[in-house]
Amino acid sequence: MDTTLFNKLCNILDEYGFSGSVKEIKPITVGHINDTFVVEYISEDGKIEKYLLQWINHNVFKNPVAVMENVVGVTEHIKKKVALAGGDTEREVLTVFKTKAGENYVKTEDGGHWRVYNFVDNSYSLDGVSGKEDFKMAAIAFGNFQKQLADYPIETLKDTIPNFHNTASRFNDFKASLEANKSGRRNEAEKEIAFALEREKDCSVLTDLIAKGELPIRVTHNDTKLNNVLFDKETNKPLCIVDLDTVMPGSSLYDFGDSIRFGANTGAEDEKDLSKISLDLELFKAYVEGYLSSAGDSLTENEITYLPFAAKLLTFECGIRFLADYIDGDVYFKTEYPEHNLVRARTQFKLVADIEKKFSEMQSIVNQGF
Ligand code: GN1
Ligand code: MG
Repeated sequence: MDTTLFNKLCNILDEYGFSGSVKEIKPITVGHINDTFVVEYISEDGKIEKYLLQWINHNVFKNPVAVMENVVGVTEHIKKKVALAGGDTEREVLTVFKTKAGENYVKTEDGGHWRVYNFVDNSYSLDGVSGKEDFKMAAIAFGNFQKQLADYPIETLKDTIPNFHNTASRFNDFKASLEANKSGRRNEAEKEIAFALEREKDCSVLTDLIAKGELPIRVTHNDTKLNNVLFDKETNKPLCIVDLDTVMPGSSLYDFGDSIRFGANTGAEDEKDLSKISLDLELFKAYVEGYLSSAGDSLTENEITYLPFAAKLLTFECGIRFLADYIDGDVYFKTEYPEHNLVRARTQFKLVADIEKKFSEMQSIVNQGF
């Protein structure tokens, strides 16, 4: 890391009252949005203490202060639940550290907002499942997260990215990107664009149900990728849910659908070989079982009926977001090479096509599970 960045990070850390001195700062490449660093402090007696320092991407989160209000509210709420259940309040929920001035973040001169979380040691996250059991446990963990927040005062939550999972509105954004063709790369993606345009009618199914009052609004995570579950290294059981930036009012179907999109895919989100991409029905079944066992008794009939559709819709939505960003010129998601967003869009659409083929089998799995 260059000295200018290192000094900048040390200045931010100086706002906190951590004891000892900074030994090392390592960037970690998780997520497509924020910048994350693991900071090691060493005390005089040689004891190491680790922290997670993060820059909140304000191109994505236009109101980082509101994001922090949500995150602090939600983590404190869950902490009380963990304490009541006799759990470990240091490891089963994230902690946002306060600065010496009592703030939940540090604002830097360049307008950046930075926060520090505890580093949950002896834990790991998974970019892909190693078996059905992992995925079922992740489902239980997300189901519990939803339960822990069921009595959260939803009216106090800020809508930090309005219409985040409003697929109809995402589709309009996608069409506007096509029209503007800012990168000039639209013609590189004709096949993918045609695939997307054929599916416009799917986009408003869930939002229409919400508008009619036929789907409840709950406190949802909205980014339920498998790698947002931390597992305990010793027990290999889920410990806590991370990446709370998008906790907002939403539908439980968003969380279910996004979990399937990422975790039940037989390939990676950015796999170039499309023959490796498909929906693993066994994994789908494992997730449905885990999710219904933990959250099932609080779900309405529609929240269960639409589970397979949500898997398809959330995958499609992510696909049009990647594709729009490719056509916009890679301004939203971090990319490692010029076609990265196009590759990601292709995997999502391949998965959508496979879900369409397996749809009735997915419906039978849901019906059996309940
Ligand atoms: C982004 O940063 P990360 O990887 O947790 C995105 C999600 C997408 C995801 C796709 C705020 O999440 O909505 O589903 O990439 N987060 C935001 O991998 O846009
Ligand atoms: Mg995220």
